[in-house]
Order: sequence, then structure tokens, then C-alpha cells
Amino acid sequence: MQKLISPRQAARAIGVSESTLKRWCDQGLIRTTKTAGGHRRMEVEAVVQFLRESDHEVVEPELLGLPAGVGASLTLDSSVSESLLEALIAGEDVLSRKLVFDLLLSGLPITALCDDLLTPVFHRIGEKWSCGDVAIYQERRACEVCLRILHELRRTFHRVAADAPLAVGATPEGDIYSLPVCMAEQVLRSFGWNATLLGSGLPAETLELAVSETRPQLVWISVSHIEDERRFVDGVNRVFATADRIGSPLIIGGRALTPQLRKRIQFSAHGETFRDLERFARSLHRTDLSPTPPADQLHDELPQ
Ligand code: B12
Repeated sequence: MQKLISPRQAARAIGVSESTLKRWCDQGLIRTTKTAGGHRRMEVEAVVQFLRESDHEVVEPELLGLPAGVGASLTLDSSVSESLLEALIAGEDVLSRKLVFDLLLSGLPITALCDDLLTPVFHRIGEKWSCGDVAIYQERRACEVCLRILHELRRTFHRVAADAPLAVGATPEGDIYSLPVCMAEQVLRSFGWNATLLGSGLPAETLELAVSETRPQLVWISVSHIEDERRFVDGVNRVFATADRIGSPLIIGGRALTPQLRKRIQFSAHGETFRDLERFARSLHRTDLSPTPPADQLHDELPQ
């Protein structure tokens, strides 16, 4: 259950009067509940959603359980991308987190954060690693910083309704990548799915068991590295068969899924990006949250 706060706390966090805050509640701009005594209360996530949809900035983020110093209005562009790249390579948790939270509190959709910022930044970290400009420890540390931020987003930004559709996801055996599969979880949760990441490197047998026992409405698999192609193909086809038996679609994606390989495996959908995942998830579960626009409609220019 999300923490409930009072109009006074929310007003202080946003730097407005309590009466203004109460008016926003009564206008339905902030999802509000009433106590038995008739007092207004709201979930932190509801206030965060209001901030993302309005031009108001948070002035005391700690009152909302947000990291200190976040909340400045920020639009994603090449300089922000550059700053995050440098901060992650330097292992700067606080600055990396501030950039991500400021963008999200300024309304950037989670799908766009993952497709248009985090993915290109990690592609560049990979290029810098492959030409020796970045050491392995710096690459790994950058992954850990990003994973901590993604886990914090999971706690702060997504309210999953009690009756939300269930989605489970993983990477296959031998694939120890955790960033893309974790990003997919955040993307689905940002659209109201009860998305649960099972982890990285799951043998097909246990993923099959998870599907038959949890009976999800969606299964996602992210594939960045394949150790044994024959075992991988057999494994995915078995997971697909199990999911198909219970009417659960399987969406796959990831850098290791070449067109040749895709011809050998069964799946319900394949996506090149997290926008593809979002579009497929939306086709299964309608939501009143607006779809993430294409990158060129969101940002003037970003480094490719
Ligand atoms: C971080 C990293 C690692 C880390 C990962 C740590 C972690 N906690 O995740 C670790 C240490 C595991 C690692 C290991 C290796 N790595 Co590495 N790694 C990277 C790096 C820098 C970032 C990966 C990442 O998270 N990218 C961000 C994600 C979000 O991007 P993405 O995978 O492209 O995802 C997009 C799509 O594929 C799609 N998508 C992904 N998943 C899904 C799921 C669904 C459902 C959908 C719809 C879409 C979708 O949407 C995303 C957004 O557009 C990449 C560089 C790169 N270009 O990505 C190198 C890279 C992939 N690694 C590389 C290599 C060579 C290795 C090693 C073999 C090195 C070695 N010799 O040990 C090992 C392999 C180990 C193994 N058994 O898996 C090379 C691969 C080269 C090649 N030709 O294949 C790369 C490209 C670096 C380079 N430039 O050379 N690596």
C-alpha cells in the first residue's frame, strides 16, 4: 500500500497554499481519498503523477520520499544525454539519479527514458569499452548505478492497481544482462501492468513452470547474449508452448535476436524497442494513460 500524505504535506512539497492544493484535489487533478473523518488523503504516486502532468515543480522532494535536490524542470536533449553518460562512467549516483528524476518529474514517459536516453547512453558506454576508453569496472559500476535508479523508479512512480494484469519476464539461460529486462519491467509498470521481473539467466524449465503456476496475461523475454543456440531455441519454443496453452502471449526482444534466429523460434510478438513493447502491451490491456509519442515528436535532437 502506497504511503498516504495530507494536503498540507503535499502543498509544502510543491510550494503552494493548502487551499490551492485542496482545490486541485476537488477538481480531480490529484487522485484523492477521504478518511472516515472526511479528511483528504492522497498517495505519493498521485502527487508525482500530477507533477508529471502539470508545469508545477517540487520544492521539497523529501516530503514525497523523492531524493533531495530533484525536481528542476528538465527536457531531454543531447547535453542531458552527455551529462548522464559522464555521470554514469564516473559512477556518480546522485547526479545520475537527479538527471533521471528531473526528466520524469518534467513529464518524460518512462518508455522514452529507456529508448531515447538510457539505451543510447549504454550503447556509447559499450563503444567506449570496446575501444578501451572505459574500463570494465566503470561499465559494471554504471550498470549498478542505473539498476539502483530503475528500482527506485519502481517504488516511486508506478501505482499498480490490485486488479492489474500480470506480466512476468526474464532473460534466458547464460544471459546475465539485467538492464534491458529491468527496463522492460518499468515500461510495463508505467502502463498499469503488474509486471514482475523473474531475473536473468533463467533455464527454460523454470520459466515454463513460472508461466504455468502464475498464469500471467503476458510473458516477456529479453535476449542480449546466447550461449548455446540449440538449447536457446528449444527453450523459447517450450516457454511459448506453455504460455500459448494458457492463452498468454509471449513478446521477445533484444540485441541477440537476429532475423535468422527469429525464424527458428515461436513467439506472439517481437519488438526492436521498448515503444514496440508498450504498443503491444496496450493492445492487450487498454489504459487511459496517453501513449509515448515517437522520439522525433518528443525531442528536437539527440545523439544517435
Ligand atoms: C552493460 C554491458 C554488459 C554487462 C551487462 C551487465 C548488466 N547488469 O546488465 C555484462 C557484464 C553482462 C556484459 C558482458 C559481456 N558483454 Co556486454 N555490454 C554491455 C553494454 C555496454 C550495455 C548493454 C545494455 O544494457 N544496453 C542497454 C539496452 C537497453 O540496450 P539493448 O540491449 O540494445 O536493448 C534495446 C533493444 O534490444 C530492445 N530490447 C531489449 N530487450 C527487449 C525486450 C523486449 C520484450 C523488447 C520488446 C525489446 C527489447 O529495446 C532496447 C531499447 O531500444 C553493451 C553495449 C550495447 N551496445 O548495448 C555491451 C555489449 C553488448 N557487450 C558486448 C560483449 C562482447 C560482451 C562480452 C562477450 C564481453 C566478454 N568478452 O566477456 C560479455 C558477454 C557475457 C554474457 N555471457 O552475457 C558487445 C557485444 C558485441 C557483439 N557483437 O555482440 C557489446 C555491444 C559492447 C561492444 N560495443 O562491443 N556486457
